[in-house]
Amino acid sequence: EPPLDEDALKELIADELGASRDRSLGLTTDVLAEDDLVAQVSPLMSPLVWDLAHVGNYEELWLLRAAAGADPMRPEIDGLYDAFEHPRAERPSLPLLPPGEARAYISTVRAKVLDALPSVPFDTADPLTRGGFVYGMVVQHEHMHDETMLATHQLRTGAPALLDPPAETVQARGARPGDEVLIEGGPFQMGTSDEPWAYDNERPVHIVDVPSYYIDTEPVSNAAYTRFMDDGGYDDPRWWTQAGWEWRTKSGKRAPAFWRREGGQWLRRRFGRTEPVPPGEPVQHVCWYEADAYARWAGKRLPTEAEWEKAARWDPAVQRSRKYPWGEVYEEGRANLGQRALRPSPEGSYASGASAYGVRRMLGDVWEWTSSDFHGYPGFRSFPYKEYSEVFFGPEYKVLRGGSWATHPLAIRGSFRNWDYPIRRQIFSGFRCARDVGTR
Ligand code: AVJ
Ligand code: FE
Repeated sequence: EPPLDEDALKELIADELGASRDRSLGLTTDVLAEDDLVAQVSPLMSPLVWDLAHVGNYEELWLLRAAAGADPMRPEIDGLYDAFEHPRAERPSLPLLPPGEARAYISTVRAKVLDALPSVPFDTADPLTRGGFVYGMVVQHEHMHDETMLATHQLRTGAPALLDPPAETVQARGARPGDEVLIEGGPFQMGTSDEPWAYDNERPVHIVDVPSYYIDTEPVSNAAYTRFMDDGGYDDPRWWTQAGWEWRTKSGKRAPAFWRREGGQWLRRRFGRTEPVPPGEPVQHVCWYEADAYARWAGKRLPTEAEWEKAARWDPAVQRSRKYPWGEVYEEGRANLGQRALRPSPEGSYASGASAYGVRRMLGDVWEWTSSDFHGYPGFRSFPYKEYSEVFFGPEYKVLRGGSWATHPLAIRGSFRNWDYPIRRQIFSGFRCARDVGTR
């Protein structure tokens, strides 16, 4: 693809800012009443009205103050929307902007951003604005919060909000591939140095030599996960790490979040409606401890982050890593991304999204837990701020890869890294397994 010229890139940015805003409003003020927007459905989540104003405040900080040199619009509210000043649990007790004011504030910010855009140079030595980086950061940020807002919707009880589009998941369904594929040992390029909108934690590109391993061609399904449950997986400490068993016994959990047993079958609540658990869909809303225990029960293990990325991106024929499993260019219909469905797709879907190794559904459907802790790559430099990723490096966070059905295509690529605590399950998380060669 030839690089876009600056005017075309700015047009694309303006369109994408608009699209992310439509999405945010479609999850908040367009679909819920004031009470529902200010309510907190779980201490794990912010009131939706916090997310809404926060995305606008972040946009003001980065696109008006940092990129365009503007003065603060409402310095008195900055602290309210600083994620580090106030943990999620305490956000409902803050004097937040009410929904109408929040919406007015973020649309004023947006109008000023679009006014300033033509005069912010992209062809510059300043890495913040070069190639439009900071605009890409803000577009991705809003989409990430939209996904977080969907997790809040999933936790809501009472009448469901009308979220469109209607669920439609079956695309390009083909024969199921074999259960796993061998990834030959050898070096591959992990991370990126030339992806313009990549985050600091994806950089720089570096060579990792990965010994041969097998990896599942599809995420673990509800049917497979139910076999683990039926086999007493939740009651057998052999499958769990010590910390995992502690979580299991203290929490009392014996099934993925939102599941419930009734009349001899498993049901799950999905955006306010209850339905039988669909056997072919990837298991969703499991924590790292559950994923890790399942893998051990199955005689396998979780893939490392490097194993996940090599299976998703490396093209052994040309010895290069791809941006997406299927190639360099995003194409609709190759992955279940972008909230087009409100659920993951069944086994056999999206054959056209397979990687060079034939591994499927690496992007979209469910975030996939890896065995890896979140760390910076060799040569990591925090940019443009430590609080995006550097402050989270360490053993307490596990890396997730690949995005979910709720992730926007602009906020995912083969090198993208997400992270969370190993106990978290309100996110759209699942997993696939890997194993060493010669283990069966
Ligand atoms: C990358 C998803 C872990 O939601 O906490 C949002 C993204 N950073 N606002 C998060 C983020 C700042 C972040 N994750
Ligand atoms: Fe944020």
